[in-house]
Amino acid sequence: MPTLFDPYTLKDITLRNRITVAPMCQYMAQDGVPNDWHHVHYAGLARGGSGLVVVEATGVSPEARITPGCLGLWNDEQAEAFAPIVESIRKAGAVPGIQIAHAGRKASANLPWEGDDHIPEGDPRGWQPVGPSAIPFGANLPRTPTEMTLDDIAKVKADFVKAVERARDAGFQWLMLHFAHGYLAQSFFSPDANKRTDQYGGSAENRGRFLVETLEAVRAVWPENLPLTIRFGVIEFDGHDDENLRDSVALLKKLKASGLDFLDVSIGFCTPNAEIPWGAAFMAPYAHQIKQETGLPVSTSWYISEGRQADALIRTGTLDTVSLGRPLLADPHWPYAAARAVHKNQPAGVLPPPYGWWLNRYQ
Ligand code: 8CM
Repeated sequence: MPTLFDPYTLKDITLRNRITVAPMCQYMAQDGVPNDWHHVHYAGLARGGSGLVVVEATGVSPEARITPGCLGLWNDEQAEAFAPIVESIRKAGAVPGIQIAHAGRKASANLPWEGDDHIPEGDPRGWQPVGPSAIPFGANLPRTPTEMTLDDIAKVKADFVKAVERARDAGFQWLMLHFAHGYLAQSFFSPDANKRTDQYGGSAENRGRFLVETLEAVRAVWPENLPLTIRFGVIEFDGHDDENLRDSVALLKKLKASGLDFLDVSIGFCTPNAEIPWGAAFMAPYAHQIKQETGLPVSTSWYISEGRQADALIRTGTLDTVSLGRPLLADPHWPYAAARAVHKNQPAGVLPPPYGWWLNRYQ
């Protein structure tokens, strides 16, 4: 079995190691355009030694953003501003990835540190959220979304395609569709959020239709030699775990047949009433189960924070890559300390040459 510091190859892309940066919203954009904050942040994460840097949830339209501070890829100005960030990530030795997203009924929220709740209806900073049905998430996100028409669904799929074309042309090499966390795609799959009676609602097959069609539409424009991945909540922890997992596996098999290459296993977050069993690497067993049942290579995040722990998840074959969020914000150079913990000496080629040389020099 490989270690955390062995390269990982998927399609034509090779990551220098199996540490990947989870997409983490910065809420620092204006009109969806990336700026110096994003450049320094993402280039810094790449320089820190991770193999893959996935840029945060990036909206396919203005209404697709979670907050007014979220990134977007619906116009050329945004695409042009991404290009130098992509280049910096590559020059620092990491593969540039991006998460393409639609927030659905969770859209039009205040920045987390300014309330983390829906912007009130009528406030010019916000907009009307949409969803599969006119059912609110609840809790801090109480706004009732407008139920999408079939035309709305077709428009959002087309928006995904256009955003992915822009991501491709900006130089991204790893695509992650945001099918998780209660945002639009995940809410289509949820029997609680989706009460439609047309071909997009009802059976698990119908509730999965938006996800399958979106992935298929995107696959047609995303290069065949580059990884097409999703982040998807395979379980809600809402008391229906077995049913959740069974439906998720059936959907994932269909997505795999439609061109899905890799899966980041996460949580549904479609209800505020979930009882999530937070604990060290608690999603890893679910990720492994999904890997075995679907044959898809997998990653997961959530409470993976130690180098040896991450390495063990790779060495045991539990995961193909490890996705880290907060540990990499706290220390973008986390991979260096992890390499020392796992290997004593920094393995050649893992780190940017100046850092690798210095760190190995005097021991
Ligand atoms: C914010 C907080 C916690 C999360 C999140 C976000 C934003 C986007 C997302 O997940 O996908 O889990």
